[in-house]
Amino acid sequence: MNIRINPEVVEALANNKPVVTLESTIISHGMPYPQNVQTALHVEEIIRANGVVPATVGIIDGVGVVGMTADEIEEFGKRGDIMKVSRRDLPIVFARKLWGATTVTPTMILSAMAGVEVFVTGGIGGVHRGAPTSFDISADMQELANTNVTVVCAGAKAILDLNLTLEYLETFGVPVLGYQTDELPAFYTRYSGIKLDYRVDSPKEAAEIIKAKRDNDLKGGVLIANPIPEADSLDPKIMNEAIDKALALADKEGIKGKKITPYLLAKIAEITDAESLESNIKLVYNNALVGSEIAKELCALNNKKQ
Ligand code: PSU
Ligand code: MN
Repeated sequence: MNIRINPEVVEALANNKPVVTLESTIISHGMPYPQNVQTALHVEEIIRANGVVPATVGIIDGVGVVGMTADEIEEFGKRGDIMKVSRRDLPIVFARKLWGATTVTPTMILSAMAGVEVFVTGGIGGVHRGAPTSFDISADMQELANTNVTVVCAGAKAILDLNLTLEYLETFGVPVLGYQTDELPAFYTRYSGIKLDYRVDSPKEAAEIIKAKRDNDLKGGVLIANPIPEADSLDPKIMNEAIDKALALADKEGIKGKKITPYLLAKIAEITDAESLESNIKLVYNNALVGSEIAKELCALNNKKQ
């Protein structure tokens, strides 16, 4: 695969220094310009301030890039024509030398290829509501089942069926760890009412589990579900109403396939008067903090004698 790893990332990995990757679909299809670029750049700053090397991932002229420049991030945010790319799109994007904004799935693939173990995002794709008839299950689910990367997220939005998403992850052997919570967080809000089987209270506890998975050759990712900070979380009632409205509109307009997730994100932001956007940004910052700490703990564990 054509891959370009930022020299700073190569150097860090060679010296057991912590690196955290970030996705680009959140930039090109998850938030409006210019907040998308401001957020992407600030997330990198947060990670850096924590002593970790950030690496935003995307595809440029058919080359998988791990560690974009600030100018490249700006372009991913500004150009309106960058394809949303999942696993199935990769061969086309490579062969045709296109630009591609990577969802969680190819970001995991490229992270693993580069040797990065921790990836920070906002929310993952999952099993959609109505999936039993629409078959709409995000490719992120299978990637988590197969690719050895830890994904730090704020849970998943109620645009998905959260119960079915957890069932799917259980079937495919993906550990889901609540970070300082007993519940699956629901992205804009801290609570979903759905209990998780595992909770970790520190970055070290998370790192120990990630390392145990790696050391025992248990294939696949680990999902860290980190709730949005109390101060930034939205009223669940308002959120659920906005989600239901957005889902009804999508249904009316016949939106499906890869368009549905970006459509719903944009509609929810519109309906909540950008309040959802503000919390979306804050939860990504919070995930960057937790992801950085976990990446550092993993490096510390690597340094310890077995
Ligand atoms: N959920 C969010 N924000 C996002 C996404 C999901 O709250 O930006 C993006 C991620 O890149 C994720 C993708 O991998 O949407 C899932 O798309 P789909 O449902 O088409 O697999
Ligand atoms: Mn889908």
